[in-house]
Amino acid sequence: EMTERTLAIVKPDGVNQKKVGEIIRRIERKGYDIIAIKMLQADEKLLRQHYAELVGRPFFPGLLKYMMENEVVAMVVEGDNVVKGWRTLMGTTNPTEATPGTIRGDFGRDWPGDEVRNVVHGSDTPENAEREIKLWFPELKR
Ligand code: DAT
Ligand code: MG
Repeated sequence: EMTERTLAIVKPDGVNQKKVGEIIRRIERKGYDIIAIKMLQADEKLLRQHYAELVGRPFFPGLLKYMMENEVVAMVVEGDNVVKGWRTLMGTTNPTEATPGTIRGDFGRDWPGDEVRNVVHGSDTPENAEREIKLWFPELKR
């Protein structure tokens, strides 16, 4: 096994739907360790860095607005193969296609013409995880 870390975020719709506890329960039930956690209001500067590869896409303004409509809960989660494992718990990007039993399959919303509201974020590679952890948790010194 490979012990690694990932950045998990409960997005504004997850906070609004009061799913923070349920999501943390699923992370802990899987055996992962939450090694840092905080609630914060994301700002445009942080989100432009976080989603740097998506800044030019047509849906980016909607994504920005969605990610700033409430506070989010950001976590550093550690465990064996947690990058891939957390994405499995999340489900696919598009919540209408996400498998029931996954977080996005259970709690996600995707209205035609509106932004994708998929409840959670997870880093896609161990390299991006380390980049994102530095961005969201600059105070974490390890
Ligand atoms: P993921 O969050 O599954 O890693 P991503 O990194 O491709 O997906 O995109 C980041 C977020 O941007 C995603 O959670 C929702 C939004 N998004 C991505 N592709 C989109 C699209 N085609 N239309 C609307 N929103 C999109
Ligand atoms: Mg992604």
